[in-house]
Amino acid sequence: MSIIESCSKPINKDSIKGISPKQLVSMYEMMLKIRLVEDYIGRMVARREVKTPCHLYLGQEAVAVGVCAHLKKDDFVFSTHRSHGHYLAKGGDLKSLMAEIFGKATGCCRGRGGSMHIAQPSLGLPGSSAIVGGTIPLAVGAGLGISLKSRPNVAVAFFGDGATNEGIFYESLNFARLKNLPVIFICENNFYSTHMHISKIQAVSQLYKIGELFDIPSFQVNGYNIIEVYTLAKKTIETAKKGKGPVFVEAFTYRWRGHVGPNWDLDTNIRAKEEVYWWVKNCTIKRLERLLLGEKILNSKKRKDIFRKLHAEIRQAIKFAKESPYPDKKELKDVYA
Ligand SMILES: Cc1ncc(C[n+]2csc(CCOP(=O)(O)OP(=O)(O)O)c2C)c(N)n1
Ligand SMILES: [Mg+2]
Repeated sequence: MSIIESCSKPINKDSIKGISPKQLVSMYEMMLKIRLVEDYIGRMVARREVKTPCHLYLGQEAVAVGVCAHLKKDDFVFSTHRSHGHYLAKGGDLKSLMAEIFGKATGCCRGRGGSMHIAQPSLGLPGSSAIVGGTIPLAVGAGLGISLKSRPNVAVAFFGDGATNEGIFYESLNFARLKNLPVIFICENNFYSTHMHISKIQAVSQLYKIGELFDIPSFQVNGYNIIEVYTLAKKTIETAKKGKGPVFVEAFTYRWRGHVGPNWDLDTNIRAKEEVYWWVKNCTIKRLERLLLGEKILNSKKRKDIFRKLHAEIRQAIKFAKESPYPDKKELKDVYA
């Protein structure tokens, strides 16, 4: 069975052996948090309350959560234009994220970054960038720093399938291997780069093979199955921390909404309705939820409590963001007209 076909099957209950119930519920909760946050943001974009372009992470939650579950505060994460999920999974504060999205002074970048440049260095999130592939070399630089200081950390670069068409991606793989740096390259293959299917722009259909060309241990993983992501990430992060060099992971996933904004892109010729429905029907969070309910790790009361808590937390964060001030005009000193 291919990785894609397996996305329509229940998660194998044997695969959670060795993962504590607390960890499983915590990952479920974080995936749900990202899902709900993105849903709220999408609705605020549609109502034009939020003006910054938002590239929603809906559908891709398992990748950020499964990887970041193993990271410590002083491990680094570098993200892209689609960064909300990475930020939250790395432990980012929801109020600061929401305020940033509203362009407020209380945002994690003091209102200067907006949705596409989410950063919080104190949390090990030095930067995100809308320049496709732009943060991959930054992660390699962070890996070099870790290596020179002999610190027990890793740098993770999250990037999309589209970024594998950038020259800097190849330079980064080469340098990371050459210097044996603790860098985890996580390519989130959601099959689309803006409005193009990967088959129209990428000569290599199995992206992990690019990592192999650089003699980097490279894997494909079902990014729509949190347990598989979590299990592989554990192994790769441990390997990198032992000084064994970089690792490349191609995680198959699917973005539910269009490239930017809350639309589903069903009124265009970009992708078939049936395709989108298939991924939504086989929802990555629902499949985990079914497993946790079936194994009695979660029950319907606890599930309801989690939903209630998350909705309250998100509404508070939105209120905080709306009531926060815009940056002072003096802050405009680095902005040129
Ligand atoms: C260097 C560069 N080229 C082109 C763009 C325009 N652009 C923005 S996002 C994007 C597609 C990115 O696709 P992918 O890397 O697969 O990420 P996804 O949006 O699927 O998460 C492109 C081409 C850009 N921002 N930067
Ligand atoms: Mg993509």
